Amino acid sequence: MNSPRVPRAAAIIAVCTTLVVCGVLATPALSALRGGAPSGDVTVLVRQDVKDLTANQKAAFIGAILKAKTVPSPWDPSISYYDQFVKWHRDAFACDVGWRQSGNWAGAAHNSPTFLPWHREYLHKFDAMIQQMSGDPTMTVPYWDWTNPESTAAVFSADFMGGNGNSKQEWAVTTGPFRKGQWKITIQDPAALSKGDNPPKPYLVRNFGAFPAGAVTLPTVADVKEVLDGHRYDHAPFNGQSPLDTSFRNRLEGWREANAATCDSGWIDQSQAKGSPHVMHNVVHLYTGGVWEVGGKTSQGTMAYNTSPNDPVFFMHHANVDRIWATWELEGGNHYKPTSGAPYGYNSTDTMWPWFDRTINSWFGIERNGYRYAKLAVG
Ligand SMILES: [Cu+2]
Repeated sequence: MNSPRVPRAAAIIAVCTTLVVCGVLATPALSALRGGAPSGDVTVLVRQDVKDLTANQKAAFIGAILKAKTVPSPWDPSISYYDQFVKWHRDAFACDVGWRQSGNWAGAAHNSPTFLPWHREYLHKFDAMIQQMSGDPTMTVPYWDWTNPESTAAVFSADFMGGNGNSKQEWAVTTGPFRKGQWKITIQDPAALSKGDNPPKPYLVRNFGAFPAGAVTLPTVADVKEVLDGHRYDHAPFNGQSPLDTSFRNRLEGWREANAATCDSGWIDQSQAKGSPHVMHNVVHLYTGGVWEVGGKTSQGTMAYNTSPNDPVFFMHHANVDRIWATWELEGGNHYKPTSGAPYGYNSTDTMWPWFDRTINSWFGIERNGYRYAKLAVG
């Protein structure tokens, strides 16, 4: 965010500070990235690690988010611009925009090959929003490198996302700019109520690491390396059950021994076999929100619901997921599957729900989409 808007050639020179990065950029892979590339003058914004932001950059980013909560959405004036993102994310779990195969479901944005391009487009639209709110065309979402305790500490500091919830106040977040009383959650997750869980709260809730079967922990550098070792993008059946040795997407999304996803009261519900580990993208959601029991019923933190973007840390988490995908792309991994034969919205030349404005393959590669990461994920 707040990065200098530099021409592409200059950005490439600027990033050539290590042999590894220069080597990657020198390969033809970057210029040969496929799909309907946006043409013309590409300026490249730089997404930084939260730990490297200045106090001014942090304040400007928070200011943009708080403002987005007060102005109407350009798509639906009955909700705020910020809440539009929460609603898109929640509604992506609806069965009627999913893909059903032999009783198992892929969602429009999760348990699906679209998981990575959908969230890339989503973050791109989030960037457009914060740029508009701040009046700063160089602002872009920073990333939370959850493998690095320094980055985690910076994310959850009192001058940024605020910290863990307060155990004496049902794990409400009571520190930082999004604390209880300051940040109001209005778009809720009906799936939780249909399952008979405790109702979601109208404020941010975090219970770091809490999980009924034993605490969960953030992924490590070794976990990221293992994911980057996958050489194929995705594989049939293109959902939570895609085999891990042939689905980089599923390794990064984090399903392990997934059950067939079901459709309950109109919402896709995905679970894993009891006792299988929660990992990568999924475990970061669970770690941040937490899952625990109150009065014999399940309670969850904000990041564990389908409405997880209600916690602004969502966007920094997904910037890191996108960074891992970008690293994999630059290392020359094979591109998106399926290329054809799937229902509309899942093939590489289709557009995605709910925007239908750009093809999936136009999202391959980051620099041609106007941004890069200050540092790639460990490879
Ligand atoms: Cu998501």
